[in-house]
Amino acid sequence: PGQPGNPGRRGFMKMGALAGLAGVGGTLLTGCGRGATGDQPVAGKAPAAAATSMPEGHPTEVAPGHLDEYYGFWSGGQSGELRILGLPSMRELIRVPIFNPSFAIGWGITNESKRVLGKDFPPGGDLHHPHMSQTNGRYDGRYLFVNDKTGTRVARVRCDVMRADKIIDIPNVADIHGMRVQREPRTGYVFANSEFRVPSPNDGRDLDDPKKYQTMFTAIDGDTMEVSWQVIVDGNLDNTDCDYEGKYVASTCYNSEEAVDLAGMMQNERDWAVVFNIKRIEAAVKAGKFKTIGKSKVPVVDGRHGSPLTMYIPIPKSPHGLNASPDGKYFVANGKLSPTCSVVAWSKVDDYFDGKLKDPRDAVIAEPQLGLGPLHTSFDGRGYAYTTLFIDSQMAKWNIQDAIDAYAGKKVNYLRQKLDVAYQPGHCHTSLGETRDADGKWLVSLNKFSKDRFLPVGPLHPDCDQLIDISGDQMVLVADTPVFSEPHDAVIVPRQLMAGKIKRIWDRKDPFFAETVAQAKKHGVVLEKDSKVIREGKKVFVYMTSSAPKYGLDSFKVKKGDEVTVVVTNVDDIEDLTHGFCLSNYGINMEISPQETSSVTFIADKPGVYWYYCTFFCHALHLEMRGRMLVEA
Ligand code: CUK
Ligand code: CUA
Repeated sequence: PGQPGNPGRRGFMKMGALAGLAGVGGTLLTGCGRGATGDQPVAGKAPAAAATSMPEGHPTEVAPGHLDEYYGFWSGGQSGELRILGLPSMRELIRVPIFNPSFAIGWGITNESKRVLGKDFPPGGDLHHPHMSQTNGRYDGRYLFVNDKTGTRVARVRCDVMRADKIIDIPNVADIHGMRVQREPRTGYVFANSEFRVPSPNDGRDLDDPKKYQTMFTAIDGDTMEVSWQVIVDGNLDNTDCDYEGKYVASTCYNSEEAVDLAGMMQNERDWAVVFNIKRIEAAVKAGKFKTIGKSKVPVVDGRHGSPLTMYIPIPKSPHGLNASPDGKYFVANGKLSPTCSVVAWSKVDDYFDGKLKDPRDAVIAEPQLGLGPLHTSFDGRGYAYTTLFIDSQMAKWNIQDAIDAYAGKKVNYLRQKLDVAYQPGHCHTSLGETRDADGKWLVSLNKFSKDRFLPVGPLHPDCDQLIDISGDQMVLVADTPVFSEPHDAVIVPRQLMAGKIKRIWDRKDPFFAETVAQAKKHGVVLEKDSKVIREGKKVFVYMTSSAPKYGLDSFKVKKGDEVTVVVTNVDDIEDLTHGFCLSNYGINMEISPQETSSVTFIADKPGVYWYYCTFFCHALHLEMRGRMLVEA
């Protein structure tokens, strides 16, 4: 097979990326110590970039009818959704709308989804980081938590039905970006960074006074989905991750300058990672050492420089990703505009808070030079780290202990391999790599550009997610997958871990539609068998069952201007036998899966005959599964 990524093409990509960056600030690349045509920037002799591709007969193909070994839970970026993939096939299994409306299933249309989304939900969201709840540093299959950068929201997804059940607004801040879950003893807290600095409260004051802008770190109770506390910080907050002991959580800051323009944000040679001392923050809140802002009741503590609650560790330069190693010993802050990653020992963080470490910078125990544009790092549980190099379009594999030894002055080469990826990778993620169970099997590189990897489809290109086998000594690229805009992060979970946890039909007692069931009960309606119309003044409630290939009502009549609530209960209990309820020319569609109840409320503002019909092909007589809404003028 033709070798992907010929040197000419790759060179062009790199030059393009560098030129783009150089155009925005002359100081940008000074920390990198080399230009666009430079050689490996590491000490010692680095292995040449190897564009290793799939050898014949590699066991990554999942034959028809066979199941994948892993679930991949994928960020949908500005599509606002969560996606579920199967690995290693990289097949997309389903999409879970969260911050985005979805006509396909009625998300944002049904009353049940609106109860989760809130009344005035925005038209979409920007979902970057999906992370599964953990217990003792291991995935527990209860929830997935996701952020919405544009809407300053965090959502929780129930893993049993793969539906969001809570979406909350984070007060006092703007733009939730980095988001992770507490590992120990369990989740517990969901930690959220707000990236952009704004006045607080942001009510029109201090518009022209950026020095008065601020941002905060937020801890959410993952069980109640209420905000537990917030910490005011210096600078901004990019990505975050926590330890394996439940003591600390850390965030990168790329704008220590607190600037509001691009050139201003790149002045400092070093920004920092800020570590939050969870126990001390909890104690401060308990002791009443907090304030509240505006209408919010959330306790806000001060964690700016000099606070006993935080530790600011200088990191070069505009660091981005922050990733804790599964051995529980370190976290890695990725340099972005510096060719380095900084390895910080949690034990040194202990020392700092115990007053035994004077200079926070001494918590850095390694700073390997990896290449241009390190953004994110993941781990295989065997002592190796894998770092994406955005500008170089490569994945760097390096040995953590060797990097620590090199930093201490030993002559060792910590770099093991560089693999070309296509192109411009952001996140990478290893199977189980953010848990104690890191299994060292798979690595995905979530690339921002696909360029020429796929058939042209117009000016907007798909992104390119690549699957890499890391089970051997060398990384081997095994699959390219086009993906719609735009995955940032993903987590990879073995299917055994989810076995028995995912429902195949709904439980009639499910809380997702419990409010609708209660409403029916008030009307004396038994959803599982009754089909009837109940009028209360100008409010009309239309209850019907659905059972292939028939709705419980062939027609119902309302008056123009009535507020109509249609409640459909799918009484089929055969797996996969989903019905839809689509009301023509009223912009309504909803999914009703086996044993589910779905409802929708609308104003019948147009007189006439409007057919409702089933949208999920359920039966040979699926086309006949329909009825009429008759609206009297
Ligand atoms: S971020 Cu997109 S590549 Cu929003 Cu996790 Cu780093
Ligand atoms: Cu019911 Cu198609």
